[in-house]
Amino acid sequence: MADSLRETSVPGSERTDEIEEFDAIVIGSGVTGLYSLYRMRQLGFSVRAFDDAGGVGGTWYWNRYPGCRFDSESYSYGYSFSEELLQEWDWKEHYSGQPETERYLNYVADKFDLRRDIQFNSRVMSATFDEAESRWEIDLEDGSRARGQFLITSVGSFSAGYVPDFEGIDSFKGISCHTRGWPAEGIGLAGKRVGVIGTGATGVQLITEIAKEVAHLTVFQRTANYCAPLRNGLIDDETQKKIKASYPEIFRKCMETAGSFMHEFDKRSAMDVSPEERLAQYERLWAEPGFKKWLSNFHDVMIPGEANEDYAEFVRNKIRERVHDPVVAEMLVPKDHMFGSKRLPCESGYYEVYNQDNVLLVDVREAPIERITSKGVKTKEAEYELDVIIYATGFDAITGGLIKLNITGQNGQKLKEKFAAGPRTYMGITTAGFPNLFTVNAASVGNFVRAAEPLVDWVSETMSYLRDNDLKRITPTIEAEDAWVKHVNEDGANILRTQANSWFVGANIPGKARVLLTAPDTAPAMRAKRAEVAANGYEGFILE
Ligand code: NA7
Repeated sequence: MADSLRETSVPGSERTDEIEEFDAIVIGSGVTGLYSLYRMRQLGFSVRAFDDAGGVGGTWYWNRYPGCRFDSESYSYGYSFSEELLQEWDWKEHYSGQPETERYLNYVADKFDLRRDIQFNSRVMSATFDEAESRWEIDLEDGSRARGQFLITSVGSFSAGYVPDFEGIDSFKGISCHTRGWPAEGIGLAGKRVGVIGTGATGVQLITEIAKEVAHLTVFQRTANYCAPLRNGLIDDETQKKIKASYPEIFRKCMETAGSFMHEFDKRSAMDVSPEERLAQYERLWAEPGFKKWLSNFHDVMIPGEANEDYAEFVRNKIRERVHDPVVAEMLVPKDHMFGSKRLPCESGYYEVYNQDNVLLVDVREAPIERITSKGVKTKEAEYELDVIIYATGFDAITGGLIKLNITGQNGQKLKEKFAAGPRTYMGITTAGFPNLFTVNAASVGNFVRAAEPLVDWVSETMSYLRDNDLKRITPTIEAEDAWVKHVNEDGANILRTQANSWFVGANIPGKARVLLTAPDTAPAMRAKRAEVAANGYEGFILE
């Protein structure tokens, strides 16, 4: 198999005796890792971040595939902690592309001199809790080690790429690549016969972009998605000034909404207004950019039921309008899951791609992929000859990146085993038997930066509390954890995100337990819960 498809797992070759000591070890230097460094350093902790990447950015470092971009507004995604940064940085587009976002995160790293505390090209092979010393020890691929009182896993939600275990995958003679492993120098696709497997948020962005240059494109689709127009645009000078003047308002709005996006639901029910008024609102929002189409819509559009199905049919008809061949159009119309039960991709000309003569849509639900051959992809019905195969097949989301760290807690307990039937946490962020471990990557929901800042603030303040009170460690009680897991399962059962087979519930990974991987709560509810826990002397935790 090509190296880009599966990551090697080479155990530390030479162990050295020198161990560097820190207050906190941060794994990852993406959005959350960078802020963790900044905040913890500000509070006087010695901290070092380790990243297997060659630079900062996390998700925005690895996902260099053509078309990769935000679908939340750029200015709602930036850090809010520095007014100077907010005023200095000019977002070029309303929905920033990967190169600009990576540039932004590099700018932040430089401005706050964060690089001196980041060790790049350093993959963490394992992390083990030393009970006697009450410290975490990490082993790096090069054999070196480091120790810290606190371990913060800011490895992101999508750091473990997933490639299905197709038979014959190594036999393909052309180029193959998972979207997360896209080489920085790019892949020359012009004039090539390219196959893309997967039509999630990544596939939709990628397909739209590469259809402009490839000789022939074959898209292997298992599930049609509801996608909506992004309507991106450049930010002109006038708008730039307005944005910079309204950051407090933008962030205030974000902090009030369920997913920390800057759009508020219409409090009315779709079913309480006349069909004409309902349609007028659908149409008005459809013409607007970004997530407004559902997050500013009638609130019950995002709740399983009649309004949800009504809007789903509106979106299906929008798809039908754009695709010339009615047979292809029906293949692209989702009929097997509710609107919003899977992550909704935003697109910029995706459906029109299927009107091109050189694009073929293959339904691999009807005729599944049987194997990868030396020449291309063989389904139950035909073999498709290709020069390049792109796996836009997603991620072992939320827990995958965490499990890969080989974390061992008290009494030799492995996190991998503990999480075998789904994550067992207290508030998504801590887990019993793993003192001072903060799984920040598993606790973020919605707009990542907006969620990450308050989350990291809480962790940092908790660390300060321990330091100020001469305490060594914090661990949730089994009872608090059990109650949290029960809450996630029971309250999660009724929300849209658990109604389809997607990464939200781990259903995209064969053999992974099907449970909601994040909290079912809104972002304000999560912040309130954490604040209440802290105010009550860290209720649900054992402090030692
Ligand atoms: P997703 O949303 O998990 O999409 C993965 C796609 O790959 C999806 O269309 C899958 O079809 C398809 N897939 C996965 N395995 C197979 C096999 N064996 N055969 C055919 N097709 C397959 O990942 P993305 O990278 O698009 O997005 C992840 C998140 O990143 C996204 O939500 C954003 O928040 C950022 P399926 O739908 O399972 O039938």
